[in-house]
Amino acid sequence: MNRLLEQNYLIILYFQIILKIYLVQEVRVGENGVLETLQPNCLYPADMNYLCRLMENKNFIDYIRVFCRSGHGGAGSKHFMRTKFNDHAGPDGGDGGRGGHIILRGNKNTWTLLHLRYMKNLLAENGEGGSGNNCTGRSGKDIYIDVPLGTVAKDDTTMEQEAEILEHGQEIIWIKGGRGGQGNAKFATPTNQAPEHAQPGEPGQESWKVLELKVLADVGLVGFPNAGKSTLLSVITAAKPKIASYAFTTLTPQLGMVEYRDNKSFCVADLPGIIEGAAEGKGLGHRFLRHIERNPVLLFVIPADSNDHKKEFDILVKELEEYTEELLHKQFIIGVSKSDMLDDELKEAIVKELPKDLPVVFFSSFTQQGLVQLKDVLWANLNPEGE
Ligand SMILES: Nc1nc2c(ncn2[C@@H]2O[C@H](COP(=O)(O)OP(=O)(O)OP(=O)(O)O)[C@@H](O)[C@H]2O)c(=O)[nH]1
Ligand SMILES: [Mg+2]
Repeated sequence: MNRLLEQNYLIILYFQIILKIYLVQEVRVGENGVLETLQPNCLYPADMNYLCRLMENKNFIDYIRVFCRSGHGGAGSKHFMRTKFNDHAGPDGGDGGRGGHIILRGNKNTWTLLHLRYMKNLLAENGEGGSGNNCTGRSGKDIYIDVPLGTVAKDDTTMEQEAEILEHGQEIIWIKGGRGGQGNAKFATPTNQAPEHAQPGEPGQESWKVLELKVLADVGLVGFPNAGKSTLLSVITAAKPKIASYAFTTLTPQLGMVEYRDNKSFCVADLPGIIEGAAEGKGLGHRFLRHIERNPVLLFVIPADSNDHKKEFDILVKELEEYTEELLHKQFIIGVSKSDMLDDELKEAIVKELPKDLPVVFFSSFTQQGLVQLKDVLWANLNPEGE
């Protein structure tokens, strides 16, 4: 017995070693498999796989594909009443019950689709058939899916948007259950007092559907990895994102609320870094750009120590454009981070490089310099009428 266990243990160990060798070969992130050695500009698809695997462990799920079927309607009943003294008392077949709906419900207490991750099939209950004595069948139970605010429901084949949840408690019947059939009592007419037919119930709808989360924030932070986005989020909000001096520290979007003056506040979303070629799938690709689709203001975070600030800004804009041109209609603000490294002369030189028609703010999360001004500019752009 002990020998058998020992053998099993050795087999498991062997597979673990093979798996480790495979991972290290595949990810190309150095012998110890640590991300610190990752150079953002030479990411391979395999690196991306590795990043995606890490991302999945973060419990932030923003995309779910699920098979849905609403309930079939119950059949109407064909029934004739018989009483003690009347064998032909007329039709009394009741209607069938409706099939269960699949309903989306907004819930502000959930912020990812993680709880739906293992739900591969959503099958609503069928309606029950009608019965004699004009009894209507019971309707199938509806399925309620609690989703975070900002969730969009789509059809998997056409990718057409079918529903969007924006408020807490909002309910949308996403997939309608089939209508119950009418019983034969409904078909009685003066000329046909004993109808022999009743309607069958309508079938439910079934197909593969997609739920996509697009987080709701006012300002989106866009920038290369290591630009200082998360550090900014950590100093202007109470959020505690991971900060480190290597690329792709942030693997999932992070949200934080900025407390502005007079009890006003706005929401900022820190996104994983974008690199040149994201459209072709480099780095984390465009996977997270959907989270800035709804942000009215985009803050481009460009580090002071960048070799070419204008080029960095242009690459970011180009990547956004490749994702969707609609992002270009948003309000852009340029924030030069790590400005503690700059003196006035350098600041002037950088301003000259950058586009003249966009607001440029220099800030440092370390020294807190420029943060008040940055919040003012963000607020002014979020509320152009000055409300
Ligand atoms: N000197 C200086 N360094 C900063 C400042 N803000 C951030 N850093 C440093 O820049 C490095 C990257 O900071 P992060 O905030 O993790 O950068 P990020 O843009 O979130 O990076 P990713 O999550 O990888 O996209 C860290 O080592 C920070 O300590 C700053 O204001 N001044
Ligand atoms: Mg970060």
